[in-house]
Amino acid sequence: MTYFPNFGKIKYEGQGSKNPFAFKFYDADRIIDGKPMKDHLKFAMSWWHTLCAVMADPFGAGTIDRSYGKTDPMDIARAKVDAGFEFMDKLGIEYFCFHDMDIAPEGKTFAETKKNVQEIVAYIKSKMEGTNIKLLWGTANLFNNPRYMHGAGTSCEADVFAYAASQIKNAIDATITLGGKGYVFWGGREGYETLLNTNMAIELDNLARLMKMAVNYARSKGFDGDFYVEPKPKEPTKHQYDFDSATVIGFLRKYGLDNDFKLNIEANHATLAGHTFEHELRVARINGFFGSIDANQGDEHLGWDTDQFPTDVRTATCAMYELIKAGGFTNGGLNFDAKVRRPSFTFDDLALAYISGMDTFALGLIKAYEIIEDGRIDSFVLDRYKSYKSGIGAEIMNGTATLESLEEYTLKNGEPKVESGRQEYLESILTQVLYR
Ligand code: XLS
Ligand code: NI
Ligand code: NI
Repeated sequence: MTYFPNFGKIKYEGQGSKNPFAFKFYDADRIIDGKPMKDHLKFAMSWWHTLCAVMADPFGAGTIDRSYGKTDPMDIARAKVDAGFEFMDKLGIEYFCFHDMDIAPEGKTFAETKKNVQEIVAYIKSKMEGTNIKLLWGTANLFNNPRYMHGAGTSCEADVFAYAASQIKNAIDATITLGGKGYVFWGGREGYETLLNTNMAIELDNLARLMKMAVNYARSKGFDGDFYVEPKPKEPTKHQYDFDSATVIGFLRKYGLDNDFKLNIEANHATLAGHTFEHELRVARINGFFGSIDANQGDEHLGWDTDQFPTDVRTATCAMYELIKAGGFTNGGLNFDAKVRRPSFTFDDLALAYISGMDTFALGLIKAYEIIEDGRIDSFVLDRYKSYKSGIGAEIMNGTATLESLEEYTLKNGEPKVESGRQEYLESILTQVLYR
């Protein structure tokens, strides 16, 4: 039984190849800086977009049939497991990510839902045996069901908070059972539509309480992986609390969650927040919160989370530069939180989309190393701050300078001499390395 009859194992054929079902840049075992490309990139398949999304939009029904030839919801769920493992095997993807409600159907009661999830988790576990396939991270879907219309951890209803907590408990159990090293909080409904009905202080305190409970529970069960918050400024909620990296880091520090949490940065969420992808990664990195990546890209002409497969090599290069400077992934990886466009409705399109996305990041990784090896950009930046190495700059850095001593210095030295930022020159280096 195959769900993807039109292609076998996708191989690296190099840039000269015109075979659509081949990698042009992603050469999994190629050693870069002492490590195979696949271990730098740690590609993951998103269960929801890849196996579940029917590609409905607000104006039309789905265009992809996700019943996999079955009718019973549990049979469909099992077929998704089979299809997912066939897909990962053929693409050479070693990780996957899921929400509880992607892998199993919601039952009539919570007890039934719990049983459904446990059954499919056991099935996934059996499929993992004897393969290289691992769970990157798990999470709970606390945004689809109407009960979460006012939020989950930030709901005004304590019963909803309790329900969300119960779902998280089971999703953590599933993550641990499958050996996952990450657990994600993405607060799709954790925010507000209007301040007229919102007590922001209670909502934020409660969100932190929920996260603390999750940490306590998971650690008590031996989970030694990372928790992640995935920032996103809006959509579906008008204003989401996990706005961007800087906001989330402030939140985690305020509530003492900074030892257990890192960030899962998504490219399209960065651009929705008015930042570049690499800005969000940089903020995470310099603060010690670099965790995992949701790779995709938005559309500059559309204002929402289009979750397109990434094709922009310049952005991928800047992102991979941040990954390298962060020392690589530890528990994190590169999850394709990306979906095909609605008219790309065949299963072949899924593979072509992943090939394109994986090639984009493979090339990004190669180019990021080339930029570092080239050295001109790094040494420019190093040189740009050289005034802090000695004299008055060193006094500022080592904390001996005061407003008085700096005034005395300025009175004596007068108008400072400043140098050019050389942005256009640096951009031309980037272009030169990208296109050589
Ligand atoms: C939605 C988010 C979501 C998270 C996981 O915009 O990206 O898919 O990654 O809940
Ligand atoms: Ni995401
Ligand atoms: Ni998203």
